[in-house]
Amino acid sequence: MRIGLVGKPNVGKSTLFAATTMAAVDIANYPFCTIDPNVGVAFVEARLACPCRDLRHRLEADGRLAPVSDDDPREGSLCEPRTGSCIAHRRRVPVALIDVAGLVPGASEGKGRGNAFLADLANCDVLIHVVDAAGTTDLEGQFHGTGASLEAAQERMGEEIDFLQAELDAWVGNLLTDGWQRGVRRVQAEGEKGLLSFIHEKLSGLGATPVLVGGAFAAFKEAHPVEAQPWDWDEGTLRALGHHLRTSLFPVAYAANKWDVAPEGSATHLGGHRLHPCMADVELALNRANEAGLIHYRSGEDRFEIPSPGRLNEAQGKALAHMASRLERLNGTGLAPLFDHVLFDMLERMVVYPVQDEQRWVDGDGRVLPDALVVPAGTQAKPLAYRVHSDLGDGFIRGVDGRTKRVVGADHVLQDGDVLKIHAKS
Ligand SMILES: Nc1nc2c(ncn2[C@@H]2O[C@H](COP(=O)(O)OP(=O)(O)OP(=O)(O)O)[C@@H](O)[C@H]2O)c(=O)[nH]1
Ligand SMILES: [Mg+2]
Repeated sequence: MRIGLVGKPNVGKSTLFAATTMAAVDIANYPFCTIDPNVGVAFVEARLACPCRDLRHRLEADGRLAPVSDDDPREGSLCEPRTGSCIAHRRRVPVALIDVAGLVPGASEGKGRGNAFLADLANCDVLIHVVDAAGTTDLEGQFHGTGASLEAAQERMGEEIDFLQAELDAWVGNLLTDGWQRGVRRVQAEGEKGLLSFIHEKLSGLGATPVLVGGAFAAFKEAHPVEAQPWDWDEGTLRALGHHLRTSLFPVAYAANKWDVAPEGSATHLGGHRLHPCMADVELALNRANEAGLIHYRSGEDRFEIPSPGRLNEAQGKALAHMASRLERLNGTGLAPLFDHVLFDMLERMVVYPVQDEQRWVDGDGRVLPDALVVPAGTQAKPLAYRVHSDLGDGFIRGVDGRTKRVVGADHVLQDGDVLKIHAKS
């Protein structure tokens, strides 16, 4: 699963990328700072507490473990994540993130980095469109001076949203209509089935699946009833089809970045879209200060602690005080709720924990709850086994629920936060 960051130049895509992956990337106050895409891993907090909380309760109740001490750096967490982390039973799971070059109007015709850039997005399951809530840059990312009025900032954001949708639609639409007439005539004998597999074939490079194409086509037909045969469809009809396919292939969440300098009274809805206010550079600065040991900050929180204020120089003290007031105003930097929404609401994922020992919740090496897998909600036991290893899927015999110890079959639907032992023929 992959999340793509898109938007016009100079809105803070790379800052957002760096803040969530802590990778070193180029950030600058001018357009087209990024040319080649940055790929990294961001960590998103699972919605439910890590099962190591239940494990701790059980061990404490049995008298096999002392209660958490005040100075425990893990704040009670017992698990040993292979990737990601867990503190205070707040488990963070990995998701791939890609930061691409800024998109300018005409990209689908090759302007800016054009189609090369769009191709960088091809494997994304969802996009985060970063928009400039401050309204201080134009569509090409050029700085236009501080102090935009509320109306001007909203109008610019509206333009950003419209143009980016149009570019994405044109990109997918061009792939769709290229060779359309000849193609659909070739499959005409197979009816709608042939049409759908023709569309699927055309867009398979963008990660289209038969299910996704089928769903988008049904939505298109409902919104846009047509009498004509597909080879006679006019441009408007094809464009409408392209739009439905694009929104299924690339659903978009909106990050209203630079909220710290947005005009007073900025709205969190615009043109029917929900905007997620955020401050990527505050998140980046806080994560860096945290890594340097100057503060204790955890992404998602609306405050941080300064363990030894005496260690700060005057500039650091001032900057941190400034950020503290920003954090308070927005109840955090806004990035944690944005990623939570994208992963769990839009992509409908959940987190499950496969283990080898259903009693102790460890793997073959005795590691406690090492894997937290991000899977679609409703995933069944056998497909999960395949996610762990193809041998486990092929040889699947049964599963055992780690909490209830109930035996479950191949089609058992897993719930968010489940712990599962899988028995398989070897
Ligand atoms: N005030 C404010 N500035 C920010 C914020 N996030 C990023 N910036 C600044 O915005 C400018 C552009 O940031 P980048 O991350 O390079 O933007 P980009 O979208 O990757 O730009 P391109 O790679 O050129 O497309 C930099 O000066 C950042 O410091 C924020 O939340 N608030
Ligand atoms: Mg960039």
